[in-house]
Amino acid sequence: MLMISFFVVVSAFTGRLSWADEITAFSDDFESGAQPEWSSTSVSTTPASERKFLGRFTNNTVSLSLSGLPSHSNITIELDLFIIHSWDGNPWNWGPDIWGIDINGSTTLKKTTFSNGYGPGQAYPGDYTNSSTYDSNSARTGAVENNTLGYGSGGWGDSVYHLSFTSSHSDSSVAFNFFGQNLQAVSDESWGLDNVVVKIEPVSTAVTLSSFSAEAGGDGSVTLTWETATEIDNAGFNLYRSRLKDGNYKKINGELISATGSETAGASYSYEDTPPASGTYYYKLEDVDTNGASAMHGPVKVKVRSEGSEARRR
Ligand SMILES: [Ca+2]
Ligand SMILES: [Ca+2]
Ligand SMILES: [Ca+2]
Repeated sequence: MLMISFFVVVSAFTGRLSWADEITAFSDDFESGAQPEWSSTSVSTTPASERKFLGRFTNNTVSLSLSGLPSHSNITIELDLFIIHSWDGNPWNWGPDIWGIDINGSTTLKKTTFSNGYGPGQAYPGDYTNSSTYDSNSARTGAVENNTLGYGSGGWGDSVYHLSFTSSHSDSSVAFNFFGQNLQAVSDESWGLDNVVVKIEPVSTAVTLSSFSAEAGGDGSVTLTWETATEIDNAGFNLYRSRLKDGNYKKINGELISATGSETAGASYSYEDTPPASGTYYYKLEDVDTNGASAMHGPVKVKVRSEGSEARRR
C-alpha cells in the first residue's frame, strides 16, 4: 500500500528533481501495527504513555526489506531505539551488551553497546569492536529520553536514542538488519524500534536547459548549440541524430562532451555535425550526470543541403 502511493508521488516529479529533494520511501510508527516489510511484526506498548513500538527483542535479528525504490544515490534511515532494563554496556560479567544495524548483512551502519547504568559505561555514541580499542562513554550518553517509557528507573530503567544513518546506496531494493548480541533474557534487557523512516535522495541529472537549437550551414554542416542555466553533478552531453522524428537516433559524438557549467552558473556549448546526405534531420541532446543517470532533450529539426545539392541549384 505504502509503496503504491510513493510511486504516484515520484512520477509527478517528471524527472526534474533538484538534489535536495528527498523522498520518504518508508515510515512506520507502529501505532496501528507493524507493516509487512518487517520480518517480525511483534508490537509492544510502553507502560507509560502507551507508545506502540516494534519489539521487545533481545538477541534477535529483525529486518526491514524494501523493494522497487526509484533510482537514488543515497539512503537514510532514522529511528528511535528503545533500550529497556538492565543493559550492561561494555565488557564485564554481564556484557558486552551489543546492538547494531547493517545494510544487507554487509555494510555495518553501527555496532555499539548501551548501558542504562550497570557496567563500565557504553560504547555509544562510539563503536564497539571485538578488540580492546572499543569506545567507552558514560551510561546513557546521547539518550534523548530517560525513564520515560515506564519500565523502571536507574539501571533497570529505560532510555531512548534517536539514530540516523545515511549510506551511499543505489540498488532498487534494500534490507536493513537490526540486531542484538550477547544479551541476557528479554526480561533482563531488551530493545525496540519506533518512528522508523527511510528516505532516499533520487538521482537527478538536474540540468536546467535554457536553449537547444540546430542551424544548417551552407556547406552541408549543422551547428548544434545549447545553453544551460544550472548544472548539478553534470558529467557532460551526448548528441543523437535521426532522419525521422520518432526514428532511430544514433549518437554522433565520440567521447562525452564535457560539462563546463556549475550549480550556480550555466554554460554555452556548440557542436558541428556533418550529416551523410542532404535532407531533414532531427537531433536530441542527452545530459549525463556523474552517477550515470541521463535525461533527453529535444528533438530539434533542421533541413540540410549538401554542397552538391547547393551547387546544382545554382
Ligand atoms: Ca510508536
Ligand atoms: Ca543485564
Ligand atoms: Ca547484559
